[in-house]
Amino acid sequence: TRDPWGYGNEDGPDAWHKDYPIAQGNRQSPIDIIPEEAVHDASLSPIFLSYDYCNSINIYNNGHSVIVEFDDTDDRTVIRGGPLDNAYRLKQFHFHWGGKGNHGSEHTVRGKTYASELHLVHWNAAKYKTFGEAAAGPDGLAVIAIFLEKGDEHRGLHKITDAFYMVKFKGSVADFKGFNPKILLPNSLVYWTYPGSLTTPPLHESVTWIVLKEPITVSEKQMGRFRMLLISGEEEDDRTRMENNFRPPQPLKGRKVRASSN
Ligand code: B30
Ligand code: ZN
Repeated sequence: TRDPWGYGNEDGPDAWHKDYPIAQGNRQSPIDIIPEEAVHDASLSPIFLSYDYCNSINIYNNGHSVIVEFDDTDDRTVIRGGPLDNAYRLKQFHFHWGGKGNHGSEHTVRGKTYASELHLVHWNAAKYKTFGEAAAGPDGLAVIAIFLEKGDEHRGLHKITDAFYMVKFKGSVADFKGFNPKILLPNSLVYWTYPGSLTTPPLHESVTWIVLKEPITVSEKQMGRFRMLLISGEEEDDRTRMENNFRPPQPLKGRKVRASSN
């Protein structure tokens, strides 16, 4: 029942390459974004989200993060525009976070880290038959990353943290219907984009990253709720908290980060 990877001393990001050699590949994520080095691309259109009819299904703990899943059987909930050639369907969102302080994001901005990072994971259903296929294709996924900065509490996050008691243990799933992630977006959708990978094994190099510049805020108390989740199942003795589930920045290896103008 134990995954071969995690975020501990023995099985953490520095060890992932042993089972997943692509960890040392040419388009790995996350990265440190240096705004001055991003190329302003006037041809990059704004990112367009069709989330109006968006409906969540459930919330679950997979031992690595807490994940909210969506119905992705049609093109009702998609993103388009920006660097994308066609519509990408929302499959799930999840978070990465730290143990304390302002660590926990995966992407960093000129070395600055945030308390947490939200990933809205979309797949290219115009080109691939299943999410699994898309997750392994070079243009299969588009992930919107949103930074969570410590500050005022976030009203939209309460609905999620209030459900955590049902998914405290690895493998637990609970109904989570009718949640629209629109409520988690910052005011501005100005973004950086670059070609990268999944930030967890299998680390497939399949992701067009869209990192929003404007963070949303989260209170210390709300972050505390995240840290009460556990990485083990209910029947296991281990009571390790789910925290510091982030991969540090990876080498850019000649990639260009592009910046949208609005
Ligand atoms: S992240 O946003 O980069 N943190 C996955 C999605 C997003 C991120 C990380 C991982 C993900 O879907 N992982 C599972 C991928 N696979 C498992 C697998 O072993 O090989 C499930 C799948 O297809 O459906 Cu590929
Ligand atoms: Zn993620």
